Amino acid sequence: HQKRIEWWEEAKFGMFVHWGIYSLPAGEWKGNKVSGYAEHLMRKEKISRKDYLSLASQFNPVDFNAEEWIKTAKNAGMKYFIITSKHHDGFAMYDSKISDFNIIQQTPFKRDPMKELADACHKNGMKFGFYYSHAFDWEYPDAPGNDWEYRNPGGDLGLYGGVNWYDLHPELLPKAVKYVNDKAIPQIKELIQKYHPDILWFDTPSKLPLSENIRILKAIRETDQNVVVNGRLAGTADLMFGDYRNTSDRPAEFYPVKEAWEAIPTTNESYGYHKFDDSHKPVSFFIKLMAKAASKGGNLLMNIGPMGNGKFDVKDLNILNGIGKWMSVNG
Ligand code: JFZ
Repeated sequence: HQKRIEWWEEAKFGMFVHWGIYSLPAGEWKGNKVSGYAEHLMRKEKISRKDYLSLASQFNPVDFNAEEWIKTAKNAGMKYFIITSKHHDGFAMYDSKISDFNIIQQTPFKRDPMKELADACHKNGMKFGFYYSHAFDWEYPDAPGNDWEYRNPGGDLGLYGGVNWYDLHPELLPKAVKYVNDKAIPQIKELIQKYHPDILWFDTPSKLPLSENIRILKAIRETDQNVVVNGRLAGTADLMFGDYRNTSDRPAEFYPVKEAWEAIPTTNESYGYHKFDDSHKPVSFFIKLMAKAASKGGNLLMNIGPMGNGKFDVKDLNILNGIGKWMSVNG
């Protein structure tokens, strides 16, 4: 029998991309540097849905070229490609009929980059997948995470407890269920039916109760028997098999696991493009990390954050080209 995960186990090396309207301010807000993950801008700066939409109205990555991105990944020796279809900000980077908080309706760009990337992957023999933030959604009034505008659970203020908000405040559960029913599940189904991804990559499961995460998995399996699903869809630390978190600072600690596993280092210390973060690791760091992961039976899903104009940062390009050179001899 053929395991759905077989292609993934052979792939070994992939490209992870965090790209959204947060890539435009790129770690700067109102003239100040915002440290940490650039893709968390909305939460860190407590930006309202309305103000986030004015940011969207400036997002116009006219230099974006899907074919170029995928060829760059291919030349680096990567065999799969995973991109943020919707990060925690709740903004759909594709043509969504479920929510108008999307790239077609809210930006002047008017193109569907997820469609262009899916096509380019298909054409170039690259496996294709989506990151989808199923738990955190900061624009949706009922979803976990936004406590600056909606006072919902799961936010920094910890208004209703932390990872166990749903045990402490069961009266809030119907809100999260409404979000899962009205936005998360319909969008996940939409992504599967429209773009036929090979893999779906979920994140921050503790923001939802396990029962909701399992309901999402059921909806996925009803729609597609074969799509690969990562361990971060559900559970707590001990349920997330094979999740190595961001190992960039602790690459020596690939402890042995029996399950399929994947490490997700980013080139600097932010997943989304951050113009003030110059902490990029050298090419040799990633080659060693890749070899180490492969020797221990894991995959390396290396993240880069393209810029708001649709181009890769030259620092990321240099790393990718360097890996490509090594791979063409040793790969
Ligand atoms: C999450 C996201 O919040 C982040 O923006 C990015 O998408 C990343 C890939 O995933 O961030 C995390 C989640 C878990 C850990 C660290 C960062 N962790 O458990 O160490």
